[in-house]
Amino acid sequence: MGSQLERIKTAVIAGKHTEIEEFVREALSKDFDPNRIINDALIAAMDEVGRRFADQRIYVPEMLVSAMTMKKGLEILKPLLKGEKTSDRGVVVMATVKGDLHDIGKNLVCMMLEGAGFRVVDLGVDIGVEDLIRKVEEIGPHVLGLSALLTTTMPEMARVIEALRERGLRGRVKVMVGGAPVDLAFAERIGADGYGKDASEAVQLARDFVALK
Ligand code: B12
Repeated sequence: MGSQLERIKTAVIAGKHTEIEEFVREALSKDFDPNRIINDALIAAMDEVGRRFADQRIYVPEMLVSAMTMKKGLEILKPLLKGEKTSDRGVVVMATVKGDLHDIGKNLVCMMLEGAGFRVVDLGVDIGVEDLIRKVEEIGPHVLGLSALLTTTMPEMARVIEALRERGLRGRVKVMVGGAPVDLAFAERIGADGYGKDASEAVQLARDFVALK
């Protein structure tokens, strides 16, 4: 891996939020692809942060500073991910489910969807079933994307799908789910229409769903 990427990764792990912007800009000036910076440096860093947290080598405050550092890096890359700005491929409502405050992955999915020409309504984090149902009724999106990073909040996704069914809305919106602990088997079990392991798969799913309409 290029030393530029290694430097960005190390900065995120160490929570060097005052230096990250400079490092990312420098990598860009050396023609590193934004997607490579995201995948091989920023996301790779968060994976390592997760491992260190699991091993109790770091605690929540360090994890938070790393997250803040990653977000600063992403902000610089965001404008570069916007490709087909004028087209309107379809509408996607995105949210992190109730009880869950993790939003880095969701934000990345939103950015990539926007870059691919979708209109994204990002509801934020910790969004309960009732709020989601209300938004689906109000906006009538093609796709509802749900994110969960905690094993304890995954069942919330099933609750959302069940509530859509109860209100007669299930046939009107495709539901895609994602987040580190989520997998295809879980998605199928709860009756979601699709599972994406990363932001590119989320975009592919949304494209497929809109093409199906
Ligand atoms: C950063 C972080 C935090 C930050 C979050 C900051 C923020 N604004 O998001 C803070 C410090 C707040 C935090 C808090 C907590 N965290 Co935390 N956190 C992480 C960490 C290190 C990284 C997550 C991340 O941002 N990854 C990078 C992004 C880009 O990846 P991603 O989210 O997976 O998203 C990608 C894909 O999954 C997919 N995707 C995501 N969403 C969606 C949606 C759709 C529709 C699709 C298709 C795809 C998709 O695309 C994304 C882009 O590629 C993870 C470790 C890990 N490896 O996941 C732990 C982790 C998730 N946290 C964990 C824990 C335990 C907690 C706390 C309970 C700690 C505590 N004791 O307080 C709290 C819970 C707070 C809450 N109620 O939510 C555990 C969860 C364990 C479990 N079994 O559930 C983990 C796994 C760490 C660990 N190894 O133990 N955390």
